[in-house]
Amino acid sequence: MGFRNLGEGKRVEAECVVSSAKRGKEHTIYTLTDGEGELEMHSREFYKIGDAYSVGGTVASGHGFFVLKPDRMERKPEAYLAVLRRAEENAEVQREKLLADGLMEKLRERIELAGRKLLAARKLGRFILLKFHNDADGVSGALALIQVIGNAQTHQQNSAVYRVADAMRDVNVIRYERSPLVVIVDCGSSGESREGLEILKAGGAEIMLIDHHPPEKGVEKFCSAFLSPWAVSEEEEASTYPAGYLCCEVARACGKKEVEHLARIACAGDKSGIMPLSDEDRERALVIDYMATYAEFGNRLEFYEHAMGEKELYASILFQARERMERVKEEVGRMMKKRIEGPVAVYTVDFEKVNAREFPGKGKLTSRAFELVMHEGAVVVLGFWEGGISFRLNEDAVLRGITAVKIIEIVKAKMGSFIEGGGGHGRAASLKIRRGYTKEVLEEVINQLQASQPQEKQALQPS
Ligand SMILES: [Mn+2]
Repeated sequence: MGFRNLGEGKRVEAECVVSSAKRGKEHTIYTLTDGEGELEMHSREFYKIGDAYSVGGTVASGHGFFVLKPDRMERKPEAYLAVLRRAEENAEVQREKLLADGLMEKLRERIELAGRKLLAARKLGRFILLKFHNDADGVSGALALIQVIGNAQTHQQNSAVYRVADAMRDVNVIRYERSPLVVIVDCGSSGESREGLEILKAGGAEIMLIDHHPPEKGVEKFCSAFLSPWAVSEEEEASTYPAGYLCCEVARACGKKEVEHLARIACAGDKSGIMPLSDEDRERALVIDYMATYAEFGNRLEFYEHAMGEKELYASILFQARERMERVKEEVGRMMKKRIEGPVAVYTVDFEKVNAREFPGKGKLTSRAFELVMHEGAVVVLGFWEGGISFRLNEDAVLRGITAVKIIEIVKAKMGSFIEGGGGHGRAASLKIRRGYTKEVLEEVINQLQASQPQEKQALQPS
């Protein structure tokens, strides 16, 4: 007999988890859950939150609610997982109208699965480590999820790759936790993250990945929840549903309605057109991006919440970020060089010659350059610096068969020993290059872009 259909004097036998404890004057008030229902228990004994027990007793009436009078309470760690799974099945998610259309309806089941897992985790007081990418998308996603899970350890991840080093650190964080859940937002899907994820899982974590970067095929198998638009689409448009937006849909399914503004910040940060955006959304995204660029690894989420709420601090950061952006934009425009005329035009910008400090980062700098030419037919913009190249392509370029990931794959295959890493979206990606070899790799990228030029006219000629 579980915790459902209770009545005074009724006998209860159940496997349950202690989900909360409140110190009263004479005893502690515990809440027990068996994954279906909850029941209060008053006791002078100490029971640890999150521990699983086999319990027997009778139901008494408290002040208008039921209380368990136990005659038997035995620790039973092996019952934990079954209670957790039941709690996930029974968690109530809501069928909200999704904020964006397109392929989203196909993701509904994955959204609900993520939502049920988070609700159950909260109910059982489960340990959650929330990792978020260091930009407006990652941060707003984490801010949405925290509304659902309440308490969690939050760590900023200053890389789109979930590296082995990250896994080592995280395994250390979770090693004493029972059934830890690690939620990764806006990073970790690439092939280069695979090893890290494998180690994290082997280290005892259940992994929830919420991301919109093109994933490597093998990555999903390390995750018990994999919320990615790429799971239901192979088209480039999958990238336009930012991770932060996906998190907001999860939060809404969990009954948190006040997250729409966070979805819009995520879209503004990642330049996504799936939702209508206001100037304020763009401002907020800029402020978070600026802060995230300067924040150290492992920075906590509260930092962002705080700054968004402090008028003076917010205004000051906004002013600085804007000024920096304006200055950089002018400079970048002057430094752009056209390397290939077309049909798909290719521009380069040497960031070693641009006077920018940490902000905006190299990716954002490339975006600025890209914005100056993105309406001029099919274009590719390559920002480069000692140690890296950042790619931006417009839709016309992709329609003509060129994507950043394809070019990166070819160049990696040819010059693998010069390249330390790379990947991203079809229209925005980057390469990490061994020091001293950037110029060589850049020339190879340009050669490959030349070789990939569409041969439309020739195709029309009789052979
Ligand atoms: Mn993103």
